[in-house]
Amino acid sequence: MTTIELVQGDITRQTADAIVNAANSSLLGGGGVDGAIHRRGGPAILAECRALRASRYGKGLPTGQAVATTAGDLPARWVIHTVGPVWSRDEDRSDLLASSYRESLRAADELGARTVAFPAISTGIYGWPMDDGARIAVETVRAAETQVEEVRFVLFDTAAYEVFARRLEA
Ligand code: AR6
Repeated sequence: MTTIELVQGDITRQTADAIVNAANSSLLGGGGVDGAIHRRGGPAILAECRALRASRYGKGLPTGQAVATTAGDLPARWVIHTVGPVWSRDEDRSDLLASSYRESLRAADELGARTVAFPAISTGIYGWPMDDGARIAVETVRAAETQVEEVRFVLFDTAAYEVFARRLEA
């Protein structure tokens, strides 16, 4: 059984086996959580991301997939980078968002990570509505077959925390 916890705060401050990065397919950094993780985690993360681009992901990490690197100076062992979908009014991309959560947990299982902290993937720069993003996050983690013992959703502000709390109670 996986326990789900909610905390409000900055994911770069979380002590966990792995924290998940809402990255983009370049793996070379960006704004939001991605920017914060690279800033606080230091250059070792970017160095591994560059190596992954050169070896396995010449065309970039596809949307819905996940790959792990060191966590550098962060209080975690690994960063699992996943690329969530950009929200679209015209196309239902929910499966890709669910895939980001599922594939991140699969990467965590491969590493032997027991505690994993997630941000609300795609709900910032990628524009996904928070309520629907929270629904997909909670449903997907609840349904996942994983050895991860604790999933912690780390929500940046009170509003996001409350949306996740309502979804968790449902
Ligand atoms: N800790 C926890 N949550 C955070 C933090 C933080 N330090 N900073 C932001 N959030 P976003 P996306 C919340 O934009 O939507 C980047 O440029 C934020 O309030 O980080 O998946 C990448 O390189 C929001 O609820 O990720 C991609 O290009 C959630 O984290 C693109 O943004 C996700 O917001 C990915 O966009």
